[in-house]
Amino acid sequence: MPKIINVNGRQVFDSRGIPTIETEIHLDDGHYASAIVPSGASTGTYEAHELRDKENKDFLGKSVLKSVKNVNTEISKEIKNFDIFDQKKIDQVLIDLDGTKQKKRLGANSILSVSIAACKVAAVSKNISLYKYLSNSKKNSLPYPLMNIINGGAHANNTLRIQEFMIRPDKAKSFSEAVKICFLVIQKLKFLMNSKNLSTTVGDEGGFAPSLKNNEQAIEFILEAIDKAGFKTGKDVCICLDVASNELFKEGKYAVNNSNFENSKKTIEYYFNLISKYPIKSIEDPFSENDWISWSEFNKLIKSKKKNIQIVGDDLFVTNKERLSKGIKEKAANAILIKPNQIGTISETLEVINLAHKNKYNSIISHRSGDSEDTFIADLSVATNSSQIKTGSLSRSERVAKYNRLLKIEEELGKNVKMASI
Ligand code: 2PG
Ligand code: MG
Repeated sequence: MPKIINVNGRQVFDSRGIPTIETEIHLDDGHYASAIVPSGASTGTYEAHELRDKENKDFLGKSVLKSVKNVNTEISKEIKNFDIFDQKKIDQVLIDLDGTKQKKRLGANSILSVSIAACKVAAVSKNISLYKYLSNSKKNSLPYPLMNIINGGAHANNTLRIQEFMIRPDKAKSFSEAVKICFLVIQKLKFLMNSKNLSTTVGDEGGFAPSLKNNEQAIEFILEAIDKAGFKTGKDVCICLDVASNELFKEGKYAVNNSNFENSKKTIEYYFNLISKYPIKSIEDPFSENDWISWSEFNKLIKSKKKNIQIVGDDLFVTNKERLSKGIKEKAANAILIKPNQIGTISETLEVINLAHKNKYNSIISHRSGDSEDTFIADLSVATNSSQIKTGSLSRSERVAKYNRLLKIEEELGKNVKMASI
């Protein structure tokens, strides 16, 4: 079995120009691979800890040099000579070495960079595609893209309160068709924005970031673009939102609609009106990470009205098994967003996805708003037969890289590969 002979961490930069960690692992069979860890802006309290050198003013407190040192000293020493095909053991050793619940000592960024680099180099050593190495099943499907085509909230310097206005091309029969549909809608949207003298500069995730009056105006622009591109709104292409409501929550109230804070009952009403009026099929983080009651009430209302809406927990679940189990028990949602850096190892990420699928929850594999050229999540989405992937708009290379990787995987899987069911 090939063994680890060298683990080398270094500081590099993410898509926002902020330091992050890259780790490279070398094997005694001559193979090597590296992984770059992403970073969020709207983060949940219960996420695994991202270690930054807050006191180092050289990089305005943003460097990850401690994290790099942890990889190059403690971690490297511990996992040298390990069998690269035993991912579970590698991850467990990293978890034990850290010894804290949120990976605060060594940093989840240090740990995840090693965990992903280990998966990658194992696949390289076996000379198989990463998604095949990661997959348990013989049949793999491709995910539907959730493209964030208008950016707001913490991801843009504009007036929009909801963080992400996404499209999902439900009509698509293949991944390449899915990307083509999104491309056509985005180009129409750009044309529309230009014709109204609105800015077409993009936000952190590659979507347009115009200053619009309110959430509804953003939705209406997208609907017009879908229509002008020749597709049926709601049927061919639907709208999905990420409210990221942690950012809009204060003292038990939410300011989702405008800057006035409203109680949960009013907020539920607002969402209900929105989904009754528009072809919205998915809402992520409609309530804050501790407001379990509102999540359950909203889910109950949606079911009782027989609305087919995906309710996605991101900051609520933080890719964490305990929090997902609580959500399943309390019927808080019906889908989970998966971000490996919220939990810190690949083995734990895979475990959470399995738990979700066993309980008929959809899994949506996700980037972070600060991301990189690393395309690991594209392979992860196929390996786990996740129904969707959320990785920004069709712009900015760190976003497009994931879609391009999926196009390659589609080609590799051949003509008979199916899209996942949504
Ligand atoms: C989210 C993510 C990704 P961030 O809220 O879903 O879109 O944003 O990485 O800033 O947490
Ligand atoms: Mg989110």
